[in-house]
Amino acid sequence: MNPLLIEFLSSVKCEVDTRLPELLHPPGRDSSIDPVDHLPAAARDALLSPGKRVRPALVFLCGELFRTPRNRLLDPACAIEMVHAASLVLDDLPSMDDATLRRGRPTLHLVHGEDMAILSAVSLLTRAFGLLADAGLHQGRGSGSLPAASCLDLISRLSEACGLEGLSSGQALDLRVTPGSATFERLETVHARKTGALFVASAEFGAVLGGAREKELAAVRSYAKNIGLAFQIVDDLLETEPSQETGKASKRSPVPSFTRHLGAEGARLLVSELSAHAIDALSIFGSRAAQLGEFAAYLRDRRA
Ligand code: GRG
Repeated sequence: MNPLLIEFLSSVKCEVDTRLPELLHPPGRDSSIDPVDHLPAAARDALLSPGKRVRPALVFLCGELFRTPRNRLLDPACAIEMVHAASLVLDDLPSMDDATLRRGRPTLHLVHGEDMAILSAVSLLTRAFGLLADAGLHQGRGSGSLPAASCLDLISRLSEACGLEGLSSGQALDLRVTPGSATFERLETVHARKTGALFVASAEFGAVLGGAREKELAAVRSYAKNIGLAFQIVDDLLETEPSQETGKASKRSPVPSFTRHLGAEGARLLVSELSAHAIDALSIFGSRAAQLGEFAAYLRDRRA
């Protein structure tokens, strides 16, 4: 494993973990504790529990490709992580995956109740868009400020990633797909939306903030789509390995997945193919994209 990439990933995780609690409330707002209001504590737990921060890393890596100053990337990367945290809370609900364990801890609805879990997800999702808007409103003033036009661009892309052709759609299809209707194409659509869409938005964030041209954006999108799909398949593979400690547990009966559709060996082969396609998509950047290539290999080979 490339030590430079490991160092890079841990520095991004550290910056994001420090910034997230600062961004939970809009700037200048009093975050004093009201004992009757359980929502802030639930939202904090959802956002600050120990995730890998893979999507923020992708924002930073794509930003670096276009030499985007790091301080421009941090708040947009945190907005992506807020959407991801909201999606995990919703995914774990009894009406969805009915999960008991997430990130090695009891799921949010088990700790704070289903009502607070739903409201936490809504708050985090809303705050993600709010903080992007704030970055544009406060341009030139303090940390996290960005040109207003860039912020509108990010808001538009994030909204697309969340909506009727993004995460929400992927989850809806996943909940309804049956073993009989789980064709390869159907599974590809589910995972491209459920997982790939936020990877694509993360890569776009870094590239847009670095002033990427249309052809460069298309290359970065193709890279992200392929690693996103590969990431989801590795996730499924890890969950089916009995020896693997994933920190997750669900009561939902096994759902159609590439692992079930192709078998573990076939799924592993598909992961390798997707990672190779991802790396191919970077060829227009030459050696400048070496670290993104390493990242694709790192996600392909991950064991947790
Ligand atoms: C929030 C807009 C919005 C919609 C919600 C519930 C839902 C619609 C979507 C679920 C999407 C979902 C949970 C996809 C699975 C993606 C995945 C592989 C999650 C695990 O990601 P990691 O490994 O998790 O990065 P950590 O815990 O490290 O952050």
